[in-house]
Amino acid sequence: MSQQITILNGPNLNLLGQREPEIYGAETLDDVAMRCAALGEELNLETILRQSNHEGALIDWIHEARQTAAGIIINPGAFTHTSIAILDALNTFEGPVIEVHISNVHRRESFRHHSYVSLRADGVLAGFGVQGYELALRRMAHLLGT
Ligand code: DHK
Repeated sequence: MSQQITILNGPNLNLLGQREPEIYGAETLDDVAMRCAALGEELNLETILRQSNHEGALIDWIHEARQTAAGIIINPGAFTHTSIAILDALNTFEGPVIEVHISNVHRRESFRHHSYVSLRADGVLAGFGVQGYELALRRMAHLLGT
C-alpha cells in the first residue's frame, strides 16, 4: 500500500497562476496537484494537496497528518515568516518535513529571509518555481525509501 504525503499550502497560494506571475509563474495550484499526483504514482506515494488562507486550518491538517501521512511538504506562504504556531504543530509530526518556496525568498525583501518552519524542516527548496514541489516529492521518496 502506498504511503500518503500531505502537501500543504498557505495564504494566497489559491491565486497561483493569477498572482504576481512574474514571481510565482503561470501554473495554478490545480496544475501542481496534478503534477504531484502523477509523480506520486511513479514513486508509489499518494499525494493529498490542500490550501488554506487560515493558519488554524493548516495547523489542523498538520495534526491530522500525524495519523494519516508519512511526510509533509509545506509551502506556508507568508506564515513561513511569522508563525510559531505552525512550527509548533510541525514539531509534533514525526515523519520528514520539506519546506518549499516557489520564489527564491533570499533574493527578495529581508522579511522573507527568516523562516520559523526551517527550524523543523529536514530540507528547504526555494526558487525552483512550482517544480520545487516535485523535487520535494522525489526527496520524500528517497527519505522514506519507497
Ligand atoms: C509564497 C508566499 O506567499 C510568500 O509570502 C513567501 C512564498 C514566499 C513562495 O515563494 O512560494 O514569502
